[in-house]
Amino acid sequence: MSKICVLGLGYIGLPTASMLASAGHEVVGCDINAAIVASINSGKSHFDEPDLEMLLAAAIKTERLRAQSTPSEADYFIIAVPTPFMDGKRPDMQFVEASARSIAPLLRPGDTIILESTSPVGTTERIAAMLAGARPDLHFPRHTDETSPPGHVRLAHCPERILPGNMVRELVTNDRVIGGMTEACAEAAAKLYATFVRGDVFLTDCRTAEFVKLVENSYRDVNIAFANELSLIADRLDIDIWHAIELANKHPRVSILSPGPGVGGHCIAVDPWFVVDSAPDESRLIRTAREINDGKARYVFERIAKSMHRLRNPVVACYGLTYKPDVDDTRESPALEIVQHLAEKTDARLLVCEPNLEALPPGLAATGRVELCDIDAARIAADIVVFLVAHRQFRKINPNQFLSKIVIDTVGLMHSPQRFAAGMTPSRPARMADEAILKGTQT
Ligand code: SAJ
Repeated sequence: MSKICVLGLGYIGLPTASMLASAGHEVVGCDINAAIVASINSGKSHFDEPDLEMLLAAAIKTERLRAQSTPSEADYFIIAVPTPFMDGKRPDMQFVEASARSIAPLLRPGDTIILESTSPVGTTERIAAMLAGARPDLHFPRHTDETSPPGHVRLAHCPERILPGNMVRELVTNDRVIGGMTEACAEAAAKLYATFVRGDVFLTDCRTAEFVKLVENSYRDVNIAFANELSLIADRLDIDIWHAIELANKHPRVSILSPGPGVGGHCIAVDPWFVVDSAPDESRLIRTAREINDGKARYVFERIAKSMHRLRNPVVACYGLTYKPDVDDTRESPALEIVQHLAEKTDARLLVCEPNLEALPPGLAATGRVELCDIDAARIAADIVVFLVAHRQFRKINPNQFLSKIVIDTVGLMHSPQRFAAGMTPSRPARMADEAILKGTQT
């Protein structure tokens, strides 16, 4: 069992620190936010995530995890701080750099530093060079090194891959990619992950691991952009996009994702820009996908604004504010952006139904224009109903209750396949005959 210092107790650092503590390690978690440190030391998470509260409470109770505002000496340092982008969509590495600076005085020969934060290609090497400058008394790996002799500090990138809403399970079950500055660096990091990961662990170099993480999120962004572009085309051609995608996905090699009001969250809406920034001329598809997904919220806003023209004193009910279903996170949320625009640019009375939030996000509350209400109150008062997030509470809604409303459904909640497919499904005997042909059993 090792002594571990986790820097950053946010969406990735906190589940990781709690999981490491539950695997028996002695873990110190650091965060610059004093309120977060206090909340964690009392066993309470500062965000909602299934099973995290239980894992954290156990880690605090057994005293295997404690939070503090500065780092301490450890065998392993895990950097899990945010990497947002600045104006001009350039990566903002200030938190990663500050974390590296904060651990420099604490490093001892043979320690291992693991960068989990999603980072542009070359970041792990830059941290190694920075630390080598700060601690000339220690040996750090260089990208030309074949190996790291015992006593050298080890550096690796092990990008996080967990899905908000399913983080605790995915921490254990997901495969991991570990990129070392040298093979010995990757192996040192892998030894730690082997204590709680049940998926496979693949070793590579740090540049490849950095790239792989960015590729994963860009892949998803490009595929969502395809679905969003289809939704715009279908609107123009007056076709039900949900029905069209459902039918296209019956092809054995087609699997189109779902359109929505845009792409939110702190990962997929951000990380592809790191690729564009490092290879602008070559990243044409990735850039276009980002632009399509970013443009979708504006398109939805304009559709709502247009539908108001016919009404006097319209009442608009918006269902959902978070960046995706069944989470309480509103970062980069397209739903929030749309409602914020409605509050700032229209005179409509605005009602918002968001079962995952107890209060409006501060920026929206500051407009003084939005009332938080429950599902039925919003429906009864509304002329225009806008579905922005497919929360589980909304998935139970009966579409017939909205027949007298103008409905703008960005997430397919009102789509009912039976209505469209009635009479189209092959009868049971016909299906059985098809299956028999496939199996070669028909005479
Ligand atoms: N979305 C759609 N249509 C879809 C799927 C998603 O519009 O068919 C939207 C969601 O509503 C949301 C956004 O995309 O606004 C992103 O949601 P998500 O569930 O696809 O992903 P995140 O951002 O919650 O988490 C992603 C994951 N990455 C991949 O699936 C490749 C997760 O595994 C990463 O760990 C995480 O980013 C991260 O931290 O990088």
